[in-house]
Amino acid sequence: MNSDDSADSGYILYGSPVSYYTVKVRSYLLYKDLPFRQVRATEKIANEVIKPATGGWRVVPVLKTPDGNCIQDSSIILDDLESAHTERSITPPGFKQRVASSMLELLGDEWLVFPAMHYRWNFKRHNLGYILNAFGQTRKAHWPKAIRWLGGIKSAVKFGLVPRLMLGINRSNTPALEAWTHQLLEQLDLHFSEHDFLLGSRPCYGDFSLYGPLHAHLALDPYPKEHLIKPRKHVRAWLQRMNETPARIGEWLPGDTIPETLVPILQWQCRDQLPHIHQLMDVTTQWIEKHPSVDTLPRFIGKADYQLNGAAGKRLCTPYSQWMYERVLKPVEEASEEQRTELATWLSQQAIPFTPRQPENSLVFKNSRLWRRDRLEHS
Ligand SMILES: N[C@@H](CCC(=O)N[C@@H](CS)C(=O)NCC(=O)O)C(=O)O
Repeated sequence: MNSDDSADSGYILYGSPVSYYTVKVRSYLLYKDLPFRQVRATEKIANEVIKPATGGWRVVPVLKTPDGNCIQDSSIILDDLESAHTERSITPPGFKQRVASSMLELLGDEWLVFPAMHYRWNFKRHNLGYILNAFGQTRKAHWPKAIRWLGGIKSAVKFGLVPRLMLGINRSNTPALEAWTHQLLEQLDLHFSEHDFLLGSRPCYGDFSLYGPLHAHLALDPYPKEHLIKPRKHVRAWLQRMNETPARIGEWLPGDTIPETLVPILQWQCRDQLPHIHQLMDVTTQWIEKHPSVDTLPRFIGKADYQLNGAAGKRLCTPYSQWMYERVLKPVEEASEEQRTELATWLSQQAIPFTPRQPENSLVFKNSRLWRRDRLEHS
């Protein structure tokens, strides 16, 4: 990443090379072969570009388009660019594949924060020097190299609390989290020994969302790099493919097929992540009922329970996750009766416990705020 912010004809990606959602967008821009430059989110960039674009929230990634608009939120960035650049589409044509792609997007963006944060912050002896340098390099790039790591302390203190305080990772649920992470990576390694990407020889939304945590955290932070990624050569080869612009566009798997190697991943997700999302939808509904005049929701509303591979925890309840889940519901809503029946039959044959549930109040993430859809539509 350079720090030159002069105007040119391409996109500018503001972020950090060790940020989960920044690398998701970078991988996408590479795949689409769009001209872009990466600019580190220094203090100056945060004050001059990011905060004015987000209403004061220091968050990455932010993408500046060639006509000068700033877009925040990795999923919205991908959606907007998909509308503007239709070649190399990342939406599969088949209905079942579209549902699977959105499910894996939800898994990557909202659930893999568990292993990503755990393996970064709970292995400090291995990772801390590296991560302080990486954060310092982003925030204080103008400081002399020898002391730049000091510039990473503030972010390390903030993000270092995430596993315990935000995600509820503790001694009792750590063994289950680690066992699940190993199983997931094993399953992905098997999958990528047979397929280049999740749904064939071209990437879908889900690939980019899995790439965020797998590359920026697990493949770069020293401990998981050595113990989780190094032993899995097919995952490594996929990470490499996700970091380049392919010369040719590949094919989706024919016949709306979802490979069997993805089934165990979807089973775990439906068993663990979906009940948590359904619970946070209830918390969100209760909050809206108590605050009927409010148009936008807070980022966090108390805590919601989860089960992870048989172990319990409580994480901050993020109504934003409902919006991400609504992205899974959308293709289901738009499907014909016949397609829905076909999906239900497939799910039950595969023992995937996916029971789509509509929220009481639909939400929309727009302009860095989470809105009640009914209020946004009438404003
Ligand atoms: N859902 C957002 C998440 C962005 C996000 O959480 N970014 C992290 C860095 S990877 C951040 O800047 N966090 C600051 C904060 O949460 O206040 C997206 O997809 O862009």
